Order: sequence, then structure tokens, then C-alpha cells
Amino acid sequence: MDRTLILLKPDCIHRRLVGEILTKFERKGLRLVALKLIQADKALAEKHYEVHKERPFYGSLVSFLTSSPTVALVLEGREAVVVARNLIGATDGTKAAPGTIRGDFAISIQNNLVHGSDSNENAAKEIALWFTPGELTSFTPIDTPWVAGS
Ligand code: IDP
Ligand code: MG
Repeated sequence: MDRTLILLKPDCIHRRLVGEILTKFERKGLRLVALKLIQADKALAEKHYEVHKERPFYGSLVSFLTSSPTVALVLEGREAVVVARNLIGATDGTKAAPGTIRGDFAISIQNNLVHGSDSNENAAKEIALWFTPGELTSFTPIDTPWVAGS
């Protein structure tokens, strides 16, 4: 089982899409390990998007992520990183395929509603950035053999 860090970014909260988007991840079969509503400070946002610090949109991106609360969650399941990225869709909402979260709900590049880790290695780093070990739960949902059978 793999884990991924998902952020429902400030635009998702403002647009009241939290429930609808969480449902998409749950329905797919990914399970919740951790979940919280948090207003990221500048240090957290800068660290989270550190890989983009030389990009022209970095300042705007950090302002966006610190502007309002974010829902941070950790999801677990088979190939969780790839499964979540496929559900989220391409970065630019205008290019994201219909049926994906961004394809259905976004038309912006920056305000694209959701973040999903792009590798297992980055997922581990991002989970440690947003959550303390004590906030991560450990349990086996009773439907696991039905959902995750390989
Ligand atoms: P991803 O979220 O699909 O992995 P990344 O390339 O990692 O996309 O970019 C991180 C975030 O930075 C995007 O989700 C989006 O919010 C923002 N972003 C990416 N490219 C641009 C751009 O060209 N202009 C403005 N914002 C951008
Ligand atoms: Mg990325």
C-alpha cells in the first residue's frame, strides 16, 4: 500500500467543492489516513513548493496557498500516488481531461483546486511536512479484500 499527500487548495474551500472532491478519492477506493483544515503559513507554503522557487509564478503560488485555509489529507491504497494524479488530471484546467477533477472543475492553471504528490519519495517528504507522525492513523478498512484485491 502506498500513501500520497493531497491538498484541497484554497480555491476548493472558497468554491465549496471539498465534499465533492473528497468523494471522488473515496469512491475510487483510496482510504483516509489523515485529514485536517489548516491555514498554511509562508514557511510551510514555500517549503511545499520549494521545487518551483525559480519559476516566475512562485511568489503568486505561495500567496495563493497562504491566502485561506487548505484541507490537507493523506490517502492510502494500491499505487496511491498514480491513482490520485490520474483522478486529479493535468495541471492546466483547460487541458485536463473531462472526468478528472481539474477537467471537470477548473479552467485556471494556478487555481486548479488540488495538489497530489508526484512520486512515493515526494509523498513521504510532503506527508512529513504537513503532518506529525501522531496525526497519521493506522487501520484496515473492513472492505479491503474487496477494494484492494490484486
Ligand atoms: P501539479 O500540481 O500538476 O503537479 P506543478 O507543475 O507541480 O503542477 O505546479 C505546482 C502548482 O503550481 C500547480 O498545481 C499550479 O497551482 C501552479 N502552477 C504551475 N504552473 C503554473 C503556471 O504556469 N502559472 C501559474 N501557476 C502555475
Ligand atoms: Mg507538482
